[in-house]
Amino acid sequence: MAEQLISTAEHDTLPDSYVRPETQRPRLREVVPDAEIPVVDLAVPDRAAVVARVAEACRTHGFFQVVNHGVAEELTAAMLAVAYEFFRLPAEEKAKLYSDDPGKKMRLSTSFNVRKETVHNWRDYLRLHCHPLEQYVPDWPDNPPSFRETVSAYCREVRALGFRLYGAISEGLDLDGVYIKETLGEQEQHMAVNFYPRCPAPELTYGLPAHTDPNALTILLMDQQVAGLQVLKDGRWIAVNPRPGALVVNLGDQLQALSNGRYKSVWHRAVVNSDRPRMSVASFLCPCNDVRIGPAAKLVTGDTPAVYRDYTYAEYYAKFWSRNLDQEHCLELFRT
Ligand SMILES: O=C(O)CCC(=O)C(=O)O
Repeated sequence: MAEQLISTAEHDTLPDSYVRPETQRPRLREVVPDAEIPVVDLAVPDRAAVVARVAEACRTHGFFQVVNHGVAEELTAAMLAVAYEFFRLPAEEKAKLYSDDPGKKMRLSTSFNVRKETVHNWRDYLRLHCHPLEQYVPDWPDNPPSFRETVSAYCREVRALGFRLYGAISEGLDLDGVYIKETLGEQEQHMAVNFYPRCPAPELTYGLPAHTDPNALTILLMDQQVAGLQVLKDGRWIAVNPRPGALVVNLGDQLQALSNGRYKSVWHRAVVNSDRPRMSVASFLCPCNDVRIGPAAKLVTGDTPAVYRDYTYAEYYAKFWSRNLDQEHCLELFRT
């Protein structure tokens, strides 16, 4: 029901349905506030150095930030601005777009999976399918008036960046540069425009609880003013603070499988705060539904046997959405 959207009103108290049990709370005081997240400068002319840096970040963090990534700063600023404008639309306008059906290719929704979860999350989100654009854009919101044009332009640029990163990630695994792109087939691209309103009790709830991403690669455009993303590293949550001009990249479960576990799809979460709302725009590159995924043959040896069985992405995705977000790593269910 559209009344469940939290971006339509100010909230003085946190409703009970958002309060996590004591043992599941974010314990914000224990978060490492200033850890180093690897930064990769894509403009460095030494290709081998870029590949090595990406490979190291994938091994050690599963997360990195890219700068000089080719997506124009005016475009990222316009994307965030139109996202804020969208969430400021009147409640009646937003209600028309509401759905809690995860199968829908365009929907405004809330929390994560309201049909299944027992505790809600302090997030509203607009979920869009983005490729091919000409197929999906006609169903996207047409208010704010610049929405379709700005978001389409951003999607195109981010897709190109994703494919560039696939090249470096493939080479870092000693695979042919086109391996990942070709293996994953004609890829879908989805977007989650995440809006986290000011929250009256950030210690008691999440914007998004700990999860790994079910897709192949995620490129995250973060609010430049407000932090909220945290990544699990060596058993501790570390904050990923906004860095001017950077996009945050993380590997999804499919690249963990394809790399035969060398690279990790790591746990991350979004926390909320009581001072300011926060926006993030996640772009997900997803394998073609019927493509078979499993460890790359070159990475399976006598010493490093296949860790995961082959499966189709459709099978994986259905499994992912049938569970709670913060259950065990979904890839564990696909071990050999
Ligand atoms: O808002 C964030 O920083 C994280 C978003 C995220 O993890 C997601 O959309 O899957």
